[in-house]
Amino acid sequence: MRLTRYFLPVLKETPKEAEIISHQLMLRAGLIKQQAAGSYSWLPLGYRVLMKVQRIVEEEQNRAGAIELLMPTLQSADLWRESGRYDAYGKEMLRIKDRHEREMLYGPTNEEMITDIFRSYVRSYKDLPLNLYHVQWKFRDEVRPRFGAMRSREFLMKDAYSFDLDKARAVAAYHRMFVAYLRTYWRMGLTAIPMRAETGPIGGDLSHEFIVLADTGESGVFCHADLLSKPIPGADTDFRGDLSAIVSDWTSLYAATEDMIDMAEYEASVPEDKRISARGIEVGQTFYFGTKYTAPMKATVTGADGQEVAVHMGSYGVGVTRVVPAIIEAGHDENGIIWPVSVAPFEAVLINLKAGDTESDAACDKLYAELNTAGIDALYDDRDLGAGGKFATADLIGIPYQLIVGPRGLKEGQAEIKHRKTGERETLPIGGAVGRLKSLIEPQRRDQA
Ligand code: P5A
Repeated sequence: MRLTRYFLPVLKETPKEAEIISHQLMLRAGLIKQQAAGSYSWLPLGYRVLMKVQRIVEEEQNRAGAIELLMPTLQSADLWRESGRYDAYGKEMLRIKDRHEREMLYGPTNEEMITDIFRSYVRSYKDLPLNLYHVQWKFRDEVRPRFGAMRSREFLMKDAYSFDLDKARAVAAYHRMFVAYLRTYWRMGLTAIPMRAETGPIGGDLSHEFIVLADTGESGVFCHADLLSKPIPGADTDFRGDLSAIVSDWTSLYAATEDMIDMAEYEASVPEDKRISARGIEVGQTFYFGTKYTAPMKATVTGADGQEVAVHMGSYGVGVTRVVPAIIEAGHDENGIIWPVSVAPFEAVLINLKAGDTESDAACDKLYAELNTAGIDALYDDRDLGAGGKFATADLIGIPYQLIVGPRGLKEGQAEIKHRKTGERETLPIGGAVGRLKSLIEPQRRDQA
């Protein structure tokens, strides 16, 4: 993408309304624009990140055997009356009437609707297990939307729903999602720790919040320090097999949110020098709630013995839009964002220090073509602007590698690569630059690992 033909509205000043660094940087780097309280447009650069995050989520859901579909944002109130949640959900639910005075709502979650889909088609235990998911906008009329995409009213969620014959099988499905979540966040460069959590309006008695530690996080959390450095299950994990060993390995180290903390147990099981009491960002949550929806909504199957049984369900959410500010909270410095390669809007930015100069333009055009051929997501800063401004933009928007071409180096046939994260610089022959970038970038994509 040539910057002169792109839409990248970066701001010079830090907007006053933004209280935390990720919100400030998302506005300054032109990732989002506020449209109303808790409602944001995703501008082109932000949208690229969001789609890369969504793609990783989808790949790991698919790997774990979940099947993608798409349900509408608007739902009928009647469906929610069947489960009993229409009145229970309270003011967070945005209620709407259509022209026929029919009561509708903008979905805050989809347990009811997926249960309705399930009961319309599935009759036999032989059709189980089943796990269906979608990535769709949700609306929750939060009392205090704040921190930009972190706590908004309209937000993008991946929500998966598992259906199983009995509790033991449902817990196995829960474990499958648990392990998929470990892989999902790790691929985005996040360290997200599963912590015992309260279930709130979703229900059930088994739940984990996946938490990224950050001072600006809204949740208080307690955990064992070793959880921060545990190895993540590989792509060769057999998601059809028994994953309970991996889950027990993770859950044997104490981790809970402040709503669930048992201080006596925490202090008894975590040595003092390993205790972490901190703030965290909830980037996802998993639930097992048995027949809470299937019993009242009559979502039953015929078992092997011919008896009708209500199926056991779990649901599994990832805050797709929230993950983006969480990644920024975890990766930035005084100059701007530092994206991990796997979610970076562009993997490299080609900086032409003397745009308009025939030789510089020719060398950069050639490099840009090579970058595209090599399959590197590249932004080409071809603006007629001073070097300082170009470096400032590249740092602010956080592209992992800067390929810098200036007239002086060009005379020697050389270019420079700057690593955004470490500040490290390497000078190398122009002909080897794209190959070098490729070898730096490919292992960090984490798409094969
Ligand atoms: C699980 C999937 C559920 O709704 N039903 C379907 C279950 N869980 S949850 O924990 O309530 O939400 C899942 C994730 O969505 C993100 N999230 C938000 N992101 C931005 N702004 C909000 N207001 C917001 N509310 C929830 C969180 O990451 C949460 O873990």
